[in-house]
Amino acid sequence: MKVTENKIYNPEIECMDRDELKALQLSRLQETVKLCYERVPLYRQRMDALGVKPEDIKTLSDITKLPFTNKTDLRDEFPFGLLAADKKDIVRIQGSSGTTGKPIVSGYTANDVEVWTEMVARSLTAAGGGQDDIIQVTYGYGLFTGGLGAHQGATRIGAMTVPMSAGNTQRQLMMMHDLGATMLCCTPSYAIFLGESIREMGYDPKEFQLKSGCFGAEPWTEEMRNKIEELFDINAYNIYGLTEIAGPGVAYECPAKAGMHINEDHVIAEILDPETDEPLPYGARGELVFTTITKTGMPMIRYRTHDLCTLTEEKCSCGRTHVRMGRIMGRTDDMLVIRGVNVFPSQIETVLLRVAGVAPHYQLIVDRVNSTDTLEVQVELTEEMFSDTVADVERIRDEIKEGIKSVVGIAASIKLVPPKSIQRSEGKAKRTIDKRGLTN
Ligand code: DLL
Repeated sequence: MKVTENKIYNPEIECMDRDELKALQLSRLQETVKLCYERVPLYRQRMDALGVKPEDIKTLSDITKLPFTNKTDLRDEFPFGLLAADKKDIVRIQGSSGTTGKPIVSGYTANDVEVWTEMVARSLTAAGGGQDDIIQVTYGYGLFTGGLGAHQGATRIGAMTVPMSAGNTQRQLMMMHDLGATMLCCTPSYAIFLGESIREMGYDPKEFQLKSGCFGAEPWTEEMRNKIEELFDINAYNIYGLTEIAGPGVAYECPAKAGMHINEDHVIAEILDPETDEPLPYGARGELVFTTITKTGMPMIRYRTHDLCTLTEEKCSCGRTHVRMGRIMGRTDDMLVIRGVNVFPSQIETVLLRVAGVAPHYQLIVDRVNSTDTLEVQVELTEEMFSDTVADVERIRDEIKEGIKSVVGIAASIKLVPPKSIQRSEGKAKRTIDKRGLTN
């Protein structure tokens, strides 16, 4: 595997003295809070309720005086209620799936697209990217931020950008091979699938030019990194982001592969105890909370990501000074990320409960088989249906499968089980069994 050269896209910012960086963060935070207070009714109401005024933000630690923002706020204010800019100044909408099937959307001004592009440019450069590269973008293009986000960053660094979007393994490999792609951007699980398909599709791995890749959008482990690096003989880098903040590039790995540098000139990261909402020190595992400090379209104040990780301020060998976040260890809510798609148990429940003949008792079994996420939906048949014909049972299975495919967008295997066979709970029902063991 080739060693990645330690290239830095914006050394002035990425290697900034931490005191200077903090001063920059404070002035940007103050501007953002003022903007939100003046332009977004929800922020003003919440700040008024807490008795906080923009002038009260005098130091960075005053951020804890500010109210939190949650995914439910984006749903309640859907689509434009949280805009701080005039609608005419929004140049892009991106989104991700939500519980009701309605996406959560975020509006970006030209400034926000620029900020995001710079963040991805930094990420790709950190992974060794530059003008001489051919970058295959295999994240989905559309409302999902992966495709367009990686595309913008790849174009910005002057690479030859190949907008493949997701899927069609054969074509992905053909293009990768024929164009001589040097970098790949996709979900880690799809990277493994692609890697495993190289030989199956009759290619010789030595004929590929790939040297590195930026993988993210779903949780993955060091074991998966090793597997991807082995399959392609490349360096595999982690990249993190979320639609509400900016899409991919909010944080990215450098050649040290020791956590992801958070673009702290654009966001302030906090780690909180998800139970008490109290700030935790660096090194402690907690919920990641972001405040954007340069966004003008839909700025986010203390946005609860529900992602669990640690932060470190320790010096990194690459020379960058920005705080690093560790791998995402899990989420505080019930959202599952299956093959890069956000899946809420409630979406599946909606499908199940529309089908006659099934009881409202189900369980989702998520696993990782041959490095690909699988979802099995176990659902009980009603007593009547249980004694019915095989044809009827088959019909139910198909109906559920199709329903999940259309509402959630992923294929699931359906296991119809006898009445009363799924364990009942006296408290909260345990709907999900995640066997992927993403703990490191
Ligand atoms: O997944 C943005 C993205 C695209 C990141 C491509 C990286 C690469 P959303 O669809 O809004 O945005 O989903 C955001 O995905 O809160 C995490 O739970 C999860 N996630 C994203 N990146 C990582 C990662 C994009 N590197 C949600 N590791 C986040 C673990 C990740 N989880």
